[in-house]
Amino acid sequence: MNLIISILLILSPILLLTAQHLSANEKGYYISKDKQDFLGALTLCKTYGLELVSLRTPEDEAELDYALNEFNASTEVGYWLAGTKLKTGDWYWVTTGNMVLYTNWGDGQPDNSGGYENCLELGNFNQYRQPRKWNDLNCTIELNFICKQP
Ligand SMILES: [Ca+2]
Repeated sequence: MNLIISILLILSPILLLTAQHLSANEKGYYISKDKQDFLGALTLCKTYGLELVSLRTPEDEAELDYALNEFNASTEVGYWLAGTKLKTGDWYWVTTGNMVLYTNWGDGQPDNSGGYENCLELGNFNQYRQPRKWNDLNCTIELNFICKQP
């Protein structure tokens, strides 16, 4: 019993802090309550022992889509995923180091607009009105984001 109380005492400040920034569902997905640039999103997930979401398969994406619907997440804004681009032009998941193999790019994406679009946004809404398709975007733009238990 003492062990359980000790664990709760250790976890409760973390849980309270998490609640300031993130909302959780029962499947281990966390959606941000505010916006961060890509590095900020990556860091905030990591701070809470979570990972910015990566999508390896259509099944991963379907699971995320389900979670976003559960959160009533807006389809009119973008969300950072953990994808980033190498100088070679290849994309990889910065959290795992694995190459991005499965993709779900929106029409005309990735377009590296302006030459600075090196991070992966879920939600290509503004230009093509394709919610929950992928878009490459400037990493310094502030977006909502999704973390997941690794
Ligand atoms: Ca783009």
